[in-house]
Amino acid sequence: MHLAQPITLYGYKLSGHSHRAELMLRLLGLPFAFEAIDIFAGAQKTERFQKLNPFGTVPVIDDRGTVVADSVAILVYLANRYDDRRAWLPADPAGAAEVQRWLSVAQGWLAFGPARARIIQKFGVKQDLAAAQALAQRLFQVLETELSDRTFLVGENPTLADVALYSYTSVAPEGGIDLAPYPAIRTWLSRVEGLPGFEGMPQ
Ligand SMILES: N[C@@H](CCC(=O)N[C@@H](CS)C(=O)NCC(=O)O)C(=O)O
Repeated sequence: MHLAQPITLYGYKLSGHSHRAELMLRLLGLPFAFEAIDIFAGAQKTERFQKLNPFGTVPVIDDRGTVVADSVAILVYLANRYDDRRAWLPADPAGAAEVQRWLSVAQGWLAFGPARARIIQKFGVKQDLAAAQALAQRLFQVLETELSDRTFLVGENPTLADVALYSYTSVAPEGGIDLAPYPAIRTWLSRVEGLPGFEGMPQ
């Protein structure tokens, strides 16, 4: 799709929340300008940024005046705005609910499990590593079972569910969680990595 003025993504390259928004832009083939917000230098606390998101977190997008904060809100916005085929966010009530279920998992189990374990282990944030790792293992046991009989999280085709879950699952080893015991998860990660436009998280 051609946009006269690209979407601006305010993000931080090492953030999985930010990566999932960036990944969606890439998978939809949308041009965007990336504006780095250095969250470890406090750039999310400036008045300018907090006008975009008073919660002071990345990612945020500005689509030519439409400002959307929160990674999963961004996924939903982009799918509704730019995916005319309704492939990424099904229109039927059951399909939409299936996708929403995983978006909730992304903002719950995934955030408090693998994402938190990573921020503790990789960035030295002081929180309970064992508790985060235990949540991660529980989540990955469920994911492993669910992925054992399907190609993507909601059936045979990729949806927002896969985009929302991919980023922090792919870097879970950085939080001390080995993915070796989860072959179905590793196969699914590779499938997402094979989608046209895919670009991974920097190490
Ligand atoms: N619910 C938000 C959470 C985003 C989030 O926690 N972002 C982190 C980076 S991974 C952040 O900006 N942290 C800065 C801070 O809390 O000061 C979303 O999904 O976008």
